[in-house]
Amino acid sequence: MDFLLTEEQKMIQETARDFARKEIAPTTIERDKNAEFPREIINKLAELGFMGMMVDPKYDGAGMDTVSYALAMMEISKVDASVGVIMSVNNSLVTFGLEKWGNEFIKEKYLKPLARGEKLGAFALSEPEAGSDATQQHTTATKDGDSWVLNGMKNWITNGKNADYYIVFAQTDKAKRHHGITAFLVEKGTPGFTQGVKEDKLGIRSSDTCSLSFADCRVPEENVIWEVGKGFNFAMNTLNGGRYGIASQAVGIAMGAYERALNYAKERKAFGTEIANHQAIMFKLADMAMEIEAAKLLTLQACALKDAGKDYIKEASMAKLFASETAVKVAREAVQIHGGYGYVREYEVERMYRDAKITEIYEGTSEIQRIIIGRKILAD
Ligand code: COS
Repeated sequence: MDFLLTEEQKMIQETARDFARKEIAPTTIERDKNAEFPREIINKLAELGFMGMMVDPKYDGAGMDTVSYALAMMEISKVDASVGVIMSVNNSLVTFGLEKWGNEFIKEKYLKPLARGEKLGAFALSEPEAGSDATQQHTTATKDGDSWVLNGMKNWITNGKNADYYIVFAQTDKAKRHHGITAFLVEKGTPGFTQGVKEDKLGIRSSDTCSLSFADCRVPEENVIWEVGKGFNFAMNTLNGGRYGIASQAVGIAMGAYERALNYAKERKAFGTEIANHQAIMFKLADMAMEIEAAKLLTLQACALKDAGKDYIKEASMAKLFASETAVKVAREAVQIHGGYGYVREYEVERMYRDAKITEIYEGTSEIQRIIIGRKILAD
């Protein structure tokens, strides 16, 4: 794919690769073990402009294209998928949506510090009873004077503990189904807004995930994003962007697992030769390399379509679906190639296997991606 990249895109890819190797890799194993949030790393990513990569410089972003963002996400996630998801949420789910649909007040007050990476964002759509069927919001927002009063609960929120600004979805008119949902910008520290206990997760353990609760939490009218009743459309459009972000994260995980498996297979000997020379292993490596390339091409295609101002919904879903399933498969094969060594922390492929699984679940499960792709194909 390199032949399609511009000099600038290659430079961003190289910068991300160097940064991941020097600044992230040394602490990845320990942070995963201790479920420790990578605060210092996020601050350094902010200095590189990686927390608001695609935001226009007039809102303090780095003004890069989507292909560059995907390349950077792949390199970061190759070394640490937890850092990848924190970066992805701030870029794809928070700053992207605020720039496109936020009012000027929101852009000045919230988007700018988010794009500079001085503040961190979270996207609070899921609820205990509203995951894939996001229309079933139980959180309510009731108008009172010139503010809205939020009550309810959110679940599985990435950056939930460490974010400063939260995009929160609530039902403002139940009778209108999805047209009765509205998105609000809520600041941490707003009275009535509390964060739950951090989840103890299988993978991406260095990122934080928790529930949020709202009890008579008052949010000013100007913090309505887009407009009242547009929350579901906002969520759907934003998640399209999230999906090429997660696709990039998944490609990165697969790249990391493959590279380790390849190196190991070229060194480890069994039955008188390096195991890479046995067809059982060589064929696995061939499939892994091919599938990663296909996932990468699908992902960059979705990003290039977005950069060209074209429709990319189907392509983003295809990229997310294929890349996430590839990540799980490649990481599993990487563990298999490592044998017993693959099952212990030191060799890192076990973490990649654990980290890969969530990419098939969050920002739309594989089953949801198949619905989106299927509906698009039938409508065309
Ligand atoms: N992009 C833009 N708009 C979309 C869209 C997409 N991918 N999918 C649906 N919409 C819009 C439709 O155009 C429609 O808009 P209008 O009624 O204003 O014309 C509206 O959303 C409702 O569409 P639909 O009736 O198709 O919605 P459904 O309830 O059938 O749900 C799916 C559609 C399954 C695609 C949606 O619920 C979904 O994406 N669910 C997954 C949610 C998710 O990712 N959760 C994870 C939380 S974040 S970790």
